[in-house]
Amino acid sequence: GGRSYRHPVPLDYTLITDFAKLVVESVSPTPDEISMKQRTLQRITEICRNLVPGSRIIPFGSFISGFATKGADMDVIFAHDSLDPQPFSHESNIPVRLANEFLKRGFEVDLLIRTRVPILKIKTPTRDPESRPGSPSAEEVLREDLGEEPWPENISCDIGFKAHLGITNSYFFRTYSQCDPRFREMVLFVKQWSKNRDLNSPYFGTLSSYGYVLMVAHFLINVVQPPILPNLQLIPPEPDTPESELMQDGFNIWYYKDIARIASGELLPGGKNEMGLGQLIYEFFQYFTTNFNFVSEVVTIRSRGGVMYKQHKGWTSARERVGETTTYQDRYLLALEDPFEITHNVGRTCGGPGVRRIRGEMQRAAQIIRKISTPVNPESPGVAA
Ligand code: 3AT
Ligand code: MG
Repeated sequence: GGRSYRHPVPLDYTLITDFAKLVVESVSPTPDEISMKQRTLQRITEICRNLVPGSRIIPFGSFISGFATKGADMDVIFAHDSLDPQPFSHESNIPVRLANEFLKRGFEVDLLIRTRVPILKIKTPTRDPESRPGSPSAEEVLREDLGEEPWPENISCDIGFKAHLGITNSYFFRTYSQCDPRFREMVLFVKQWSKNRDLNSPYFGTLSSYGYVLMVAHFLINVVQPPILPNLQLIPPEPDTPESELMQDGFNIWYYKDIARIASGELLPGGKNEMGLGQLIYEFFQYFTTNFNFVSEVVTIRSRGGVMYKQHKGWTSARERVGETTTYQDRYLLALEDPFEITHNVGRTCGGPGVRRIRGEMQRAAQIIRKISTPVNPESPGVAA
């Protein structure tokens, strides 16, 4: 059965729904921003291709999943099938040469090389506010030499140099968000809430945006009744397709991708769920503060029911894992299993204080919604308080 939480008194969610829609609209990128980023991506691809013939730029992250907020960075992978066996070696150092290509166009450039695989962070040139009209800015002089059109300002892009499951999970959540618009709306609202309440800093003991995406997905697949999203990893493949296992990096990355059939609703036998955004947000916070057991349970959106026990996964005590360049602290205080890399706890960044603050803030959010959503009964004044 479901793990739905229902409030005993029917609440009126009009206010919170209206508020949430306003928040979602105000954080959503405009169509102009999206097409400008698309164009920027094309131009970055061209620069890479001119440097390394046959190379490609593969976008992933929120730009692909659809969970981007206004001004969000873009995440891409530089990929190439060149014969060069050591693309990052001293002689053919592609990241450094690429960094120089952007530097000479006036980009801000930061090349991180202490990471396992280099990461190149670039940001489009900023117009010089000091420059007087008529006199060309440094950026314009640079650009003139290259004969290129101006770049849109303030677009940041992280370029990675090794393909990974982040690409797969971005497309996976893009498919999910095409199933029902409420998924994206809830993600954007929860993401914004987590930023406002300072709960979105994986480097400082709380959860990444991706972690909140997993929580919202679990809620819409396994908790709310009838479910709003089917479990795309459990739908059997069509009879004429080869198999339900597709491996990448040793993990099964198969999931159902026929969006037309998913959107038709025929894969959700429970009927259509008509709940508004406000009620969903309230029940989301209620579920995670009163139903979900942070101590013993694991969110696992790939599995039937969506919950496993830490005991079963062996996710019990913290341990150190020695990586190639750093040691990771694997913690299981908040356990969110990655849908593909099932040995990876996306919540491992959360320490004890972080988990307590997230839960406390969820409680506070639910209380506020209850307060503004309780209908005032004129016949029994004071009851609502
Ligand atoms: P922003 O719009 O940048 O806040 P995002 O979804 O782009 O959100 P990131 O830039 O942090 O998130 O990460 C880029 C992608 O990498 C998103 C997701 O597909 C993948 N990813 C991020 N964190 C994890 C993680 N802990 N485990 C697995 N995949 C992850
Ligand atoms: Mg991103």
